Amino acid sequence: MSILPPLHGTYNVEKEWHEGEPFRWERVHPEFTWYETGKVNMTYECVDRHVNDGKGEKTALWYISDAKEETWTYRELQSEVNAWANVLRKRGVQKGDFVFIFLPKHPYCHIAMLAAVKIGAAVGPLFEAFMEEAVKDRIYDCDGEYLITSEEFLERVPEKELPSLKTVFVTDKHVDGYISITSEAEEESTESETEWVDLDDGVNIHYTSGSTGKPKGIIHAHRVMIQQYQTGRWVLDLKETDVYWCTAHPGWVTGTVYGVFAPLLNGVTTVIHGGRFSAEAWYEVMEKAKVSVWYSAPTAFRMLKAAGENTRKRYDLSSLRHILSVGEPLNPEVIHWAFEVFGLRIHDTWWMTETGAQLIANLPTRDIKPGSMGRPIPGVQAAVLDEEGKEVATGELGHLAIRADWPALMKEVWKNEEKYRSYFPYGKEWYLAGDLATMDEDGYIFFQGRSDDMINSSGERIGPFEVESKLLEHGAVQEAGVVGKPDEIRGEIVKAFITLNNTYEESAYLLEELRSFVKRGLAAHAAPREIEVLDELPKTQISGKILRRKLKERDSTPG
Ligand code: 6R9
Repeated sequence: MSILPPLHGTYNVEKEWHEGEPFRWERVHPEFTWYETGKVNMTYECVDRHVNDGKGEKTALWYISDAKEETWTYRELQSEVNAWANVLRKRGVQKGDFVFIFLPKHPYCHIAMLAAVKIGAAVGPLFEAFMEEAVKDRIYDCDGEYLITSEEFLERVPEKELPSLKTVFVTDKHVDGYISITSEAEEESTESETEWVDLDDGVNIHYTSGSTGKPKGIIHAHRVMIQQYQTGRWVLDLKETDVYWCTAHPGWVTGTVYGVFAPLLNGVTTVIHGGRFSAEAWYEVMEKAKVSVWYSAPTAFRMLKAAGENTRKRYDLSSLRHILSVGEPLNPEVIHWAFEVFGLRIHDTWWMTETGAQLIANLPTRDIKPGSMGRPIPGVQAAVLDEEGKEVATGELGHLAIRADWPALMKEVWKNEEKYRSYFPYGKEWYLAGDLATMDEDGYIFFQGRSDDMINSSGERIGPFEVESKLLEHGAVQEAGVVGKPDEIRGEIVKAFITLNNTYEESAYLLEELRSFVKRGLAAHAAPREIEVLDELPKTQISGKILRRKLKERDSTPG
């Protein structure tokens, strides 16, 4: 295993961690108002604090789309958030209410979230591409009363099926029958009272879709700010001169935590790109805004890789200094590609909606082992447990667990105490992620798959990720999803679904070559007995994770 040395790092994390008293979360950022008053507000820490600290003229948001470009200073952001907060308050929104937000990637989405949070409401950002049913399920589940959306999105809001919904705001200037929050905000004062809340009061709700049943509402409390601030500093390595871009929409937890809160808590300039993915558009955003820190996901990196190095070479990306990834296993091949084309390693990070912030990461100050998500960050302890909840030996496969609790851990699963408890099957001490992993002698953790994705072939346990990563090393393969296909003799066989890079064509010869490529590089039992070429792999809508479950279903239904 090749180890990549650390490249840089603004903060001496190891020193901060071990110096004086051992690190405890209580030590973080004593300036949060909580330390003086016992009360907090996320919006205050994200916006007002910086204006009060004399940083009002700094650019907070930098919006770039095909059609236009806009910037908002921290002061402008504060005025707008305050005016919107006043409208919401006047229109009846109170502390503890849910305010759903269904908007495209645009500063209005940030402003809506911050305004609702400022007056003590909990926000429910909805993914921009959701269709009616997804919108309905979420608002219905927690009897949402308020929604901020836009005219363009209204046709995907089934108002008649949502009896709880009292008020729908639109961000357009005038739409018959709806309250224009932007027009009303123009009439409002640009000052607004902050609703001071407790650390345990709700700040947002995100729905996660498990493998069964309807999505579950995960609620976080304002205390997440402690860890979101600190991981923004230690893991994203943010400093005030950074121009930072998180490519996720706030409807995915990554877009809320690391697209809205963490960068604003750290006082940086946040880039918002409106529009769809294309390699050209993304590189253009980075060139134009001189992005220095960039947080994205493996699926996007693989797409950029497929677009080829010549596309990349047309842009000046010399401002880039730190790249991070989340959401899916980061194939070593992708790390190597990034080093070739950007001259930088991609730093993997691991966390979940339920965990509220990063827990395992490759800190910029540490060595990277490609294929590993890194080590637990300071203040976090992880373990790999067996079926009885005991730690397995080094290198053995087991269930990834985190010692509870940590500041950003979810507060509750909405109206589902039983579901909440299911994350703690061995008692309160260990939170179980539902992921399988191994840990090496240095404490580096290697993701192997979701518990449901493990393949058992002739008694051998095979993690899909290893096989996928090996396939990606072959120049022909663009993406790979590996599953267990039921087999009478072996229990399951390894089946790979792949997409090909566009210079390759499917042939029996190529598939045979891929099989022996995995066999030589990994192990005979891991080599896929079947390989099927698809035009594209099924992925989750919000975060672009490869849906192995769908691939598996596809395989058990003939035709
Ligand atoms: C932030 C986010 C959580 C699940 C998680 C795991 C997978 C996340 C990963 C990763 C491998 C990483 N996951 N980060 N797998 N390497 N670095 O993604 O939240 O959408 O709730 O998904 O994503 O399986 O359990 P969420």
